Amino acid sequence: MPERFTGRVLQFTAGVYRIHTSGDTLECSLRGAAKRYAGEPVAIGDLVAVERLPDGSCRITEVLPRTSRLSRHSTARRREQVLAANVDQVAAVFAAQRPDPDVRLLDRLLAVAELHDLPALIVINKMDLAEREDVPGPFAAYVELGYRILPTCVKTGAGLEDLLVELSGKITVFTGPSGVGKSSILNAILPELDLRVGKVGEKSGRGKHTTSAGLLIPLPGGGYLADTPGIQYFEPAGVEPADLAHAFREFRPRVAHCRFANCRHRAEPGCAVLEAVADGSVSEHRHESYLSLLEAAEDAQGYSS
Ligand SMILES: Nc1nc2c(ncn2[C@@H]2O[C@H](COP(=O)(O)OP(=O)(O)O)[C@@H](O)[C@H]2O)c(=O)[nH]1
Ligand SMILES: [Mg+2]
Ligand SMILES: [Zn+2]
Repeated sequence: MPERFTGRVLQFTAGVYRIHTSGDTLECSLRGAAKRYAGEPVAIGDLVAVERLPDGSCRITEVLPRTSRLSRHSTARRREQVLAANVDQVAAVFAAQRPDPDVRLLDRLLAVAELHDLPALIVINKMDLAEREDVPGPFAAYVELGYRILPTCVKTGAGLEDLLVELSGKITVFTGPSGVGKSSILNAILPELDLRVGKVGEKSGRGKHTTSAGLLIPLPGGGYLADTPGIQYFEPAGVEPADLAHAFREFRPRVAHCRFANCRHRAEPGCAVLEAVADGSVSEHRHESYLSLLEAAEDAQGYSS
């Protein structure tokens, strides 16, 4: 009888799957029948059943049911790509300064989280560079929207323990622009990891430790960080343009009051979202972020705008 157990898919390349199981990491092959889960290829974060054969080799026999998945539509490939399975939350990492917060990217990342029904955590690193001790200006609006904000500083260690608590026991997609200190945070909370800090060439997300297919990093207290470079290139292709307003949480209570049921909140008369922008209760900036994603979603559908 082969020995059977379950494990978590950390990474895979060329048919070899790295599986995490009770503190151990092993390499497995994949049995033909288990190559897909509900029509989708195996992804990092998948929980799998593994059997160890008498010769010591291991193979995945089954992909266990997923609780969630983070995916993106690729216009080029014209199909959905599962970036990670069983994701619990998205942590979007930015810096108080250097680089200045890219709020457009933040809005895109928050939209991805909302479209997947995942909670989002905004990490603001480099708090030593912040002018004051509280949440730096551009982020204050997100506190008002109800997003959780966690300030950190790798220089002083402030906030890192709180961050570990937030990450513990969960699968967190850990993302954000280059240079904000993601690798530094990981090195600080996982000293044995030794990621390269501040190296050029990381921009592509294809450094030594990050493959384009992504990677799951086990946390000491349980849980995983998912490094999925693909989320940076999220395109709303495949998102119904009419559904996009739901990705902007403050739009949701307003869309029901638009005059037209199919309102896209761009220039329509009687649009409740535009009225809210006009009276300042929805920020122009958020509306602009919405319009840029809307255009992309419409382009992907072949609308002319
Ligand atoms: N002042 C300051 N610099 C930091 C902090 N965290 C990281 N850095 C620096 O920011 C630069 C980019 O860090 P890195 O971890 O490579 O960023 P990544 O591209 O997001 O992985 C490096 O020079 C780090 O030393 C911090 O809390 N404060
Ligand atoms: Mg890095
Ligand atoms: Zn509207």
